[in-house]
Amino acid sequence: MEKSEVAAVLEEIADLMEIKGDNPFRVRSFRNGARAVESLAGDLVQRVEEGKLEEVPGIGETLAAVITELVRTGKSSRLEELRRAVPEGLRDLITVPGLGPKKAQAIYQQLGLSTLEALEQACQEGKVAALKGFGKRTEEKILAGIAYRKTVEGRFLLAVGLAAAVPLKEHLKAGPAVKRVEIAGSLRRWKETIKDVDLVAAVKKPEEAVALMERFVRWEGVQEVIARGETKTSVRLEGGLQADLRVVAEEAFPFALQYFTGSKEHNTELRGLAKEKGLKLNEYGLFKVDSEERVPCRDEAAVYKALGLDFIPPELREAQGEIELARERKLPELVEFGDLRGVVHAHTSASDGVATLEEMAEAARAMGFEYLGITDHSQSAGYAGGLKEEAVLKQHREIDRLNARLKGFRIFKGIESDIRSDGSLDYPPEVLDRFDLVIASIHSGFNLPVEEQTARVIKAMEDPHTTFLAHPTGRLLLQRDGFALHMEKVLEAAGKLGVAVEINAHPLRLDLDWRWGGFARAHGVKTSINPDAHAVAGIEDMRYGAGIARKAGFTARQVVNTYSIKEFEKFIRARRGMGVVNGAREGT
Ligand code: DGT
Ligand code: CA
Ligand code: ZN
Repeated sequence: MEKSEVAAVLEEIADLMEIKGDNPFRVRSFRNGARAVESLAGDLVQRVEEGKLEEVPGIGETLAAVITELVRTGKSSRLEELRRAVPEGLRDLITVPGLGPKKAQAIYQQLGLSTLEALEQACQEGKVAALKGFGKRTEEKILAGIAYRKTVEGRFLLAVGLAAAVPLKEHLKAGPAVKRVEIAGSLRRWKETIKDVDLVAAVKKPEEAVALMERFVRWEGVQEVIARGETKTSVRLEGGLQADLRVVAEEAFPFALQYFTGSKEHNTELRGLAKEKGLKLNEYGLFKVDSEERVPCRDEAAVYKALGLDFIPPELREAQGEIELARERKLPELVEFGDLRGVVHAHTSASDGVATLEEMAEAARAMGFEYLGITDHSQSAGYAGGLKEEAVLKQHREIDRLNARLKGFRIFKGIESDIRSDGSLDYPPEVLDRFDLVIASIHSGFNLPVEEQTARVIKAMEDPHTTFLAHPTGRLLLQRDGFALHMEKVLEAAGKLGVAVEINAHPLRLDLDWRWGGFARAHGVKTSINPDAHAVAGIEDMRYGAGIARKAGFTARQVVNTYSIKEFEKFIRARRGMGVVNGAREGT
């Protein structure tokens, strides 16, 4: 069982306990436990087997027992008991964003509703707004939540897709007679969420396709075979994700891979372009229309070349103008994970992380990084153990000690400062002065009207202490949309002010959304690929961020954590000199 699955079970237990009116402290202990598991470094199963679960902050005896049962049996008797005690309809209601356990229960009891359809209708008829403690705004929020649920129905996180698809691909590759296997579809394009896994493979002889399909359905992660054929087989993997394998002849492989990578819109444009050139493109090949003669291509790059285009990296294939750029030979040279030299935005056990400062630094260094911007939460973040002034000073002394010891590596003194409701940062200026860098971040007041929210964010960026803007929309993929924000205005301001807008690399965030990449780059906005790591393992998430930065079209020079220590220092210092409010100062 994955950590995220264990965490989800603990969350569900907390929800159901809350519905049943259980002690709020016990409910909270399950929620904290879920977070602790999710951000746990190292192997969960191993920790269970070694009986070391209770050493984890936030996991006590009760939780350890639940987690141990889950890891050993894949089940939780406590959850099953709660599920029996709480009606299914009610359980479904609490999954609507904007509808917590308490409100769900009120609706269930007072209106007798137990399906989302009935709830939607009741909202449309104004019946929910009329309930005590609800009102028009809550009703609108519930409707938006139901609409959101519909848009994410059946989709999975990119990280979940990769975790399932990469080992499956390796399994297929290791088979006899298989010539090529690649992941295609939205996963190859690094979409932030995916519907299914598309795999394309090539064999030499048709009978080898049958053997490959057999190997596919026998993969240990396959739960159910949905459809089985000679050219296409579909299975359901553990966790519910569907995977399709298409097997083609070797000479058709580049065309099939290109076709099934998509996007559909990109392919439509590409076919139009082929037509203009008297060619026909489909998943089987490229043909001259007049003679039906094949245009042989040995790989995807050759397909694009035959159409007069530079090779378009899969991440860019979203019909966002990339074909035009490829024709003009103006595609950006995309940043790569290997270009990254520093880690910015990481938490320690001083706030809500699970590793010590030293452990985080050692881990970043061991991964080949040259610097680490440590950014625990700021003082008003009570929800996350935010650092009071004294704790800041203590951490800074520790950073000085570590920097003296760690050769060829540098820890920057940073903070993830909450943006307060009035747009100010979370410490007085003399404390802010002590940091090398500040990540400004919204963690509360999600419901402000869009104008106010925009002004709040821009005000925070105008403070010369602010170096980075964190996860600009606060969205959690598949769980909730971000808050309302005029992103154009925010990005324009960031470009003018020299504030880097992070691409938060946590698989649930991937925020800044890649769709803003073109706009951001046109306005001179720099980004930073930030893991928002709460544990050593979280640093690895930078891989997802790198994929999203590529998808957003960023080059290495537009990503500040590709800089050397010297360049990075220059960037953060220059930024200090660029603020515009209260006492903008010279860079030091
Ligand atoms: P997803 O699965 O919703 O995350 O997104 P995709 O892009 O992986 O979509 P999917 O799995 O339906 O199809 C994979 C690729 O196959 C798609 O990007 C382009 C190609 N494709 C599928 N159906 C069609 C179609 O009807 N027309 C065209 N032109 N291409 C298609
Ligand atoms: Ca797909
Ligand atoms: Zn953070």
